[in-house]
Amino acid sequence: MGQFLVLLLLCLLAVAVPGASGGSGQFWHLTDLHWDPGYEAAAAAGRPCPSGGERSGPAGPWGSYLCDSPWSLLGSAARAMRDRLATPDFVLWTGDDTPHVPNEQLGEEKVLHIIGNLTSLIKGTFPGTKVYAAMGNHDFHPKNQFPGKEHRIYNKTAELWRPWLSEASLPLFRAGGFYSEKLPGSGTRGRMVVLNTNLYYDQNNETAGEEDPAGQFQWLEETLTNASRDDEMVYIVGHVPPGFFEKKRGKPWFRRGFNQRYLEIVQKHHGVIAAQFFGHHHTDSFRMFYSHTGSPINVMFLAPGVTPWKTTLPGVSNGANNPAIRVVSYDQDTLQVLDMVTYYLNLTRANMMVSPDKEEFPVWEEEYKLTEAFQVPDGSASSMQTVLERISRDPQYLQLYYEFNSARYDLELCTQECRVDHLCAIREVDFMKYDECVKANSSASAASSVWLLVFCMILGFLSPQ
Ligand SMILES: *[C@@H]1O[C@H](CO)[C@@H](O)[C@H](O)[C@H]1NC(C)=O
Ligand SMILES: *[C@@H]1O[C@H](CO)[C@@H](O)[C@H](O)[C@H]1NC(C)=O
Ligand SMILES: *[C@@H]1O[C@H](CO)[C@@H](O)[C@H](O)[C@H]1NC(C)=O
Ligand SMILES: *[C@@H]1O[C@H](CO)[C@@H](O)[C@H](O)[C@H]1NC(C)=O
Ligand SMILES: *[C@@H]1O[C@H](CO)[C@@H](O)[C@H](O)[C@H]1NC(C)=O
Ligand SMILES: CC(=O)N[C@H]1CO[C@H](CO)[C@@H](O)[C@@H]1O
Ligand SMILES: [Zn+2]
Ligand SMILES: [Zn+2]
Repeated sequence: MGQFLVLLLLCLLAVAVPGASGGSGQFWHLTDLHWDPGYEAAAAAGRPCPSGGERSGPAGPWGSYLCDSPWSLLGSAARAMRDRLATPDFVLWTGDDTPHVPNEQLGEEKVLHIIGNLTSLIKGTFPGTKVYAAMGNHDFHPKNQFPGKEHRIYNKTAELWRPWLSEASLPLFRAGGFYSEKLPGSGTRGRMVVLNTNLYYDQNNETAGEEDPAGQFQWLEETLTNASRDDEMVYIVGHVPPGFFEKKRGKPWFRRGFNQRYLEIVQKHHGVIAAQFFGHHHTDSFRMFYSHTGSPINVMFLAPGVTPWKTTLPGVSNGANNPAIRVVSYDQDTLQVLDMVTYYLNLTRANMMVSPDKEEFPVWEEEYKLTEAFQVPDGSASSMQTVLERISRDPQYLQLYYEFNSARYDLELCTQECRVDHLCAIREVDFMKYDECVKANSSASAASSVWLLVFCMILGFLSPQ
């Protein structure tokens, strides 16, 4: 009887101890706002927006698919976030604030002014909420040229983000634009690791040829090792992701060596990485990470952008998107991703129906909920592997994924080439494996093997016995 009571007590304790099973929390992930401060003036004068380059098209009150965001669009996104979830646990903001215009039209002060303006918008939208902000490749002057050492722009950005950064993060941020902090809330074992992966971007000439710019890789390994020692779980957050762009075959962002190092770190430390959240693509996708034996060990979520800007990257066809924002639900103890809801603005409809002059705001509709759309229990690596298998096998799931990819801007059918581009990008972050995947699956190679077979048969037929 005594034994039974002790057991019962232990059992009750286990249930009551905080952290034994975490509550569920929520946070916003927003990315790639790309404010175009010249949009309204250009539209009023009937000129193309500065971020549209030579491309011209109708410039609606809420934006244009050829342009970066007018202020009205950003304000409407902020309002939608307040309406949907005003007090998240925290906010992830993964960068790219300035318009797609040549360096000559910007400058250090202008870039900092834009970062400052968007910082105020987000601070005003979520007063008192912790924001984990990462720098995007456009948040520098000249763009992409982030040095692996101290710089005035790092200093000034640290000042702008001062209310969000802990005192301990400041020196690190000033020296390289990255930091790591424990999540808010006492007794939590969550940690946020915010990287400056612009240091690995192949357009960055400042760090070309360096092995470990700003010592960020070494610092990351140490941070993850410490997290494991301290029984923490981490989210890794950044702007430019490793791996390939799913809308352009063979287009990576990282330099080869950096891509490999990043992948190795995830493979080695995956046990403490609950998930990764990145931006830069402006599209909605994800990346799988596998162990050496091929089991899914981690997932990176790529959030769609707020800017609808149609990319000018050669080889991408019709690469615009509807503006989108996302809420992630997670387990506050383990940081396991439980679900994800993406909201989007149908920009065409918004421009047709509502005018900002009348104090009317367009509705950001719920686009999809991860667990419902793809019939999975949560957003874990193994569930995302199931999602990948569904979209590999079932053309209907592939099409669903494809429409979400541009936040329902591009509703064309995703067939052969498109299918391979997306599946290989999701599956293979590694350069060599990606190439193999594309080769093994492309219809061109399938077609050429048929021709080879025919050729051999003819040879065999013609050759003297
Ligand atoms: C950045 O700020 C630190 C600390 O305030 C200062 O020591 C350093 O000189 C600054 N560096 C640059 C490049 O502005
Ligand atoms: C970076 O280096 C490449 C190759 O040397 C050069 O073509 C390019 O213009 C450079 N870019 C910048 C922004 O300096
Ligand atoms: C890891 O932990 C050690 C010992 O507590 C500490 O000295 C070091 O600064 C930590 N490293 C990082 C990158 O946080
Ligand atoms: C967006 O709105 C336009 C105009 O009303 C409509 O034609 C289009 O089908 C809508 N797109 C989606 C994905 O609902
Ligand atoms: C593509 O090729 C790989 C081998 O590299 C194979 O494992 C995979 O099943 C193929 N995927 C598709 C989409 O056919
Ligand atoms: C929050 C903030 O600073 N917003 C300003 C950013 O710039 C626009 C356009 O110049 C202003 O209207 C906002 O008030
Ligand atoms: Zn961007
Ligand atoms: Zn970017």
